Amino acid sequence: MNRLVVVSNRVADPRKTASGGLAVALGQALEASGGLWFGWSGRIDEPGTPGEGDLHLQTAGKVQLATVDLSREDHDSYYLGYSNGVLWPVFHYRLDLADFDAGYIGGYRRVNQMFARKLAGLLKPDDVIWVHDYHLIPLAAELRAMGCKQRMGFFLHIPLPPPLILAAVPQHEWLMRSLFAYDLVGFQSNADVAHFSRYVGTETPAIVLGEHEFRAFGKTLRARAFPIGIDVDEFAQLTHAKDGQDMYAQMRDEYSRRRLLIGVDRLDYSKGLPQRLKALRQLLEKYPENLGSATLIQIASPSRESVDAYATLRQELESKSGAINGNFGELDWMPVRYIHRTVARKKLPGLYRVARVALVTPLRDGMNLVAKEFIVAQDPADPGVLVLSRFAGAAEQLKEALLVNPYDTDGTAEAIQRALQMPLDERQQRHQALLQRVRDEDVHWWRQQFLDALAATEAETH
Ligand code: ADQ
Repeated sequence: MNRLVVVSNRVADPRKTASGGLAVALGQALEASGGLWFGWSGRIDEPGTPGEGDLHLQTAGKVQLATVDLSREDHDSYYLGYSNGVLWPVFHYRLDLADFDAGYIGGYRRVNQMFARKLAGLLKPDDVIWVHDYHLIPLAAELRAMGCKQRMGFFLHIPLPPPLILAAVPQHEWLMRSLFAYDLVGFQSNADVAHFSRYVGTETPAIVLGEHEFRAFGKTLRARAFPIGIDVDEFAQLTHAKDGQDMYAQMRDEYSRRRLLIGVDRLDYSKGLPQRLKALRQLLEKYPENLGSATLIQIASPSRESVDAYATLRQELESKSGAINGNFGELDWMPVRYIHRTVARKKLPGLYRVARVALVTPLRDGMNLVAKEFIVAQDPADPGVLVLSRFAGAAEQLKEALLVNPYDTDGTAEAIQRALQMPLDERQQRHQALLQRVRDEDVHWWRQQFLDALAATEAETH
């Protein structure tokens, strides 16, 4: 078995629950091959610090963790600037929020080169390298330039926008060309693959060899959708563990007279939170039978707070939820409980299970794992209903959810009302179909599909 090397911006200890399903799934594959996980340590060294750029090696069970620190300047331009100020907004179709500062690209290239240099020294000839996400698009090109011939795959966790949106990134040609240094590129959804195929067909000299095969720059690349899943067994276990059950019992008692709606997101403009609050307001206005009853618990975990757009969004949410409570609230009922905090992972299933409806309504999302977690946490005998944005990657798989256009306030409010009114047998049927799909296409399936496809590619011959 070839050793698996995973590279991602952040590295997690796969043995810790808090790390989440992805870390567990990658951890299992890493463990089986005695693998290596490489990335940023999360530490920022101030200028002149003696340890700047040092490589830290640690072992977690049979897995080796290798991390490097970033200088303040590199962190600001590579992570905050180019990755989260340019690529994140553009890839989520938000050109209006992108900050095309010409200085960022230098840091992005520098960190990818530094990662490649540090990683190259740790590689063995027959390693299989799996690079994750938009922070590290050019990593394989940098490794190839250093003579690395290993098999390399890349998975993009966020959406790929249509060609003319992508073309707004000043370095789009360089970025997309650098994808051809990989043997396999994985996307979340078929929509993303279609955008890639159109981009390659119109903006590059590539020949489209087949639905999933492209030839350009002297290289053949395979690109396909691999929709990421969750660790269903792990999440089901959390649901039945003490913390999950305690949370469920506590919430059930507290909200026994109410009908709970739940939203769990990172506080991010891609998640459609202001639109969600607007739909809730519309629900209360249009269907007054929900007054005194429907309660949205919206948990939004702090995220990238030093990027301006996030601070503005935070203020907007606080003011919108305050206004709804002010307009509709009673002494003994408030329609919105907005909580700006991360909830411990072991408590999430209890929260999901007590909710009648989950609102997963991003404006764009690569996949959205909350939708899948909600399904797994439900009681099959009396399941809640998933209201899901058609613009989440998950919508391609989860057709039995109530699919909505989050920009359509009226339509979303109607879907929420329908979810609240849905008869038991319809809820059960929809849940059963959804659970089956989430189970069949879990995170282990995803990992195996990707690694099998990578193993099936021709080894790099340059
Ligand atoms: P994210 O944008 O972070 O991930 P998502 O998939 O919804 O989005 O969530 C990831 C995890 O974070 C889930 O396990 C969820 O439970 C947890 N989480 C979110 N909000 C939380 C909160 N307030 N408290 C506690 N836990 C919370 C990116 C892409 C997604 C893609 C994933 C995986 O943007 O589209 O699904 O990667 O590929």
